[in-house]
Amino acid sequence: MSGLFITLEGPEGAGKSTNREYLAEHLRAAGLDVVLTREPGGTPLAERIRELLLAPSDEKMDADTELLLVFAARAQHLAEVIRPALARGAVVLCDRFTDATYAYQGGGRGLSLERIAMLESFVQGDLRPDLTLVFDLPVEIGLSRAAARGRLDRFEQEGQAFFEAVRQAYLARAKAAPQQYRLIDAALPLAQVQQSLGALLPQILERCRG
Ligand code: T5A
Repeated sequence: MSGLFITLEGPEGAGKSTNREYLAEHLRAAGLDVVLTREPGGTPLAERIRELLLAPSDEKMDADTELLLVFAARAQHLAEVIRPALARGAVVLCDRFTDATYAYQGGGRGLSLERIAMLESFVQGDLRPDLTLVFDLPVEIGLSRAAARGRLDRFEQEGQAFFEAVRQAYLARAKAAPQQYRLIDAALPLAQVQQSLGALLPQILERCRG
């Protein structure tokens, strides 16, 4: 058996976590085994790496260190959670995955996409998401939603130009492979965003059963 690997992507405050719950509820109601997880994180060790990545610090983290930490957490997450779940036929709904690396470390930090691709192959082999939902919204709206939650993490302290580059990187990836990506207008009120997701559910269910 082989499950279905769905990732939810987008800039800060796009509503990935909120909508991941919504999707999970509907897929479970259809009788599917659904695993909810996130990156960086998803296992105790990977969550410890997440803390290193998100905690503001006086010592500036080198961009290569950041890249390697992201992939170190991913290796653990794949081994402990994602691969076993897919092997038993579950649907994995993952809040961020390697598209976030291309967007944040590639677009935001300006690291070479070739090096990211090299690490992607090293850590993941051939494994890629079956479907990626990109929640897109103007940077100011996402940042104001994130700010409303209080203290900003290390990434959220970046400026507008960083997040514009992140957004453009996501849009470019979605445009380059329309068979894998679905773009969702995340600036709309939540009820409308969930209507768009609801419209995608029949094809997701079909792929889960296919
Ligand atoms: N990172 C991650 C990398 O740099 N490289 C990588 O490879 C990976 C995997 C992780 C950070 O790590 C970086 C990127 C990130 O900066 P995170 O906490 O997982 O951090 O990611 P965030 O985007 O910061 O998570 P957020 O919680 O901010 O965003 P979500 O999950 O997209 O948004 P959500 O659902 O929590 O919603 C935010 C708020 O907006 C409201 C919600 O109620 C909530 O209050 N909201 C809406 N309000 C109005 N209208 C809507 N449509 C709304 N949808 C949600």
